[in-house]
Amino acid sequence: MLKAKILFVGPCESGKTVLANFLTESSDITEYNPTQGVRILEFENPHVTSNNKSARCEFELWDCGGDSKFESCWPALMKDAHGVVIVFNADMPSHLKEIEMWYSCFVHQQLLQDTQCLLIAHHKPGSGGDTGSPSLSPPLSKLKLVHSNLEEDPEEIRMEFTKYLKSVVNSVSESRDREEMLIIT
Ligand SMILES: Nc1nc2c(ncn2[C@@H]2O[C@H](COP(=O)(O)OP(=O)(O)O)[C@@H](O)[C@H]2O)c(=O)[nH]1
Ligand SMILES: [Mg+2]
Repeated sequence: MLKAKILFVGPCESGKTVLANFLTESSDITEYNPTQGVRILEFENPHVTSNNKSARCEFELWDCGGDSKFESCWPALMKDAHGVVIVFNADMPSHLKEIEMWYSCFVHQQLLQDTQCLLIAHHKPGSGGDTGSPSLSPPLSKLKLVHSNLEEDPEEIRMEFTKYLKSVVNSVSESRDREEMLIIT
């Protein structure tokens, strides 16, 4: 069975924990592990299977603490991650700056592909609503950006997250196939 590790990172109070709970609750939460600076949610998504359609995939969603006092744990969080989701509040100018750091540490320096990264502009209720897309500069502007608004359109982010999980699974199974080819050739 294929297992994928997905990190939720980003500034404090941006909605990572709320979103992580929402997105994993649809399927079975088999385990809940509170640890220092991170919470690990295990889940499956019935819509996401590995390349040979029938095989199940298991996901670990690592809901990481946004506080930089946990910086010493970051290498352990990043280790063997297959995907990084950066959650931020598009109405906060400081977040736009901060997510560049999260991208640099967790995606760029870890040599992950941009397709393994997803930006979520999370809209908390009463935060002014849709103000259009935030103006991001490269390299962030190349990444897939989705909006989440759990009060107004919760299914939208569920669907986008499923799409993202599929793309992560594809890249994991492709790299696994390549490794297998290297061994047998
Ligand atoms: N009702 C509601 N509250 C939210 C939502 N997103 C964030 N919040 C509030 O914002 C606070 C911070 O969110 P949290 O997910 O803990 O942020 P984190 O630090 O990024 O994990 C929470 O205590 C919630 O009360 C949302 O979609 N709906
Ligand atoms: Mg949190």
